[in-house]
Amino acid sequence: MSSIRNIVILTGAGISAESGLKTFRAEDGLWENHPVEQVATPEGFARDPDLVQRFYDERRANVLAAQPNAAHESLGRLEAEFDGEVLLVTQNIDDLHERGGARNTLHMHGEVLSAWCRACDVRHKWEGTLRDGPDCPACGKASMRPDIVWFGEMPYQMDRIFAAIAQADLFVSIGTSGAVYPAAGFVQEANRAGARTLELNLERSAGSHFFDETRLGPASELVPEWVEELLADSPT
Ligand code: BV8
Repeated sequence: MSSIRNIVILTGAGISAESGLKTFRAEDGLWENHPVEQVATPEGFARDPDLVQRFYDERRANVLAAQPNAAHESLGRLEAEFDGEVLLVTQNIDDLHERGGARNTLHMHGEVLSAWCRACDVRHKWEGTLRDGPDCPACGKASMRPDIVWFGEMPYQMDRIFAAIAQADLFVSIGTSGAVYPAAGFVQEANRAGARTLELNLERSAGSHFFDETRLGPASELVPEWVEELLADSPT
């Protein structure tokens, strides 16, 4: 019988790849010939807000047209059936974990279906374009930006994430290249906390050497297999 009671899961763009959403580094992280690190920054937004709004308008539309895949759905099942704590931390800005049944998802890099008013700080669920500078429904000012954590900005709820990792028995990383910090450093925190660490990824990542175990393959196969294994092993 497994002694696993607290699980922290970190997901990246790879878990949504089979839902048709592009990852960052497959096409070397370029968008309209701009490195993502240039477009996804406050400086990039200040320099050319229209370009950045178009970048996120396009991704917002892609997310709305995408469907969750077996990997998202099996994590939803894990949350519902596992007899312990599961914190799902995602670097992804899509809502496929939620549509796959996950309830406890922490979007550390924000959400593309959320708009953030820079005048009154209120966030709104947003499915349309931001490019035409819509008025904030709360304060009426035309000062909304994508509710996304850009490079150089502090990711959301870091204290909550570090507190959960400190208590974790198991840390699982799914579909991430381990290229972006602080997310890429979570596995080292988990090792320091004495947690077991498992990586499920299509190929070896920059952080693979930090994991106790790495399984290579598509998330839609590896994740359901792992969830099945864990639920069979954990107390009902
Ligand atoms: C911060 C939102 C500090 C935007 C994102 C030098 C060294 C170390 C760090 C830095 C440095 N210079 C700058 C930094 C900091 C910087 C950083 O890490 N830069 C990198 C480029 C070196 N980090 C930051 O700026 C962060 N903030 O540090 O703040 C601070 C301190 C005080 C006060 C204020 C601030 C903020 C980072 C967040 C940036 N925003 N996303 C958007 O989405 O448009 S990051 C973005 O890129 C994603 O969210 C994600 O995190 C990252 C991409 O990573 P992945 O998700 O892993 O995607 P990728 O394509 O890379 O990999 C996909 C993987 O899936 C691959 O391994 C592939 O094999 C696999 N895969 C593919 N298909 C499948 C699959 N796996 C399974 N199945 C499949 N079918």
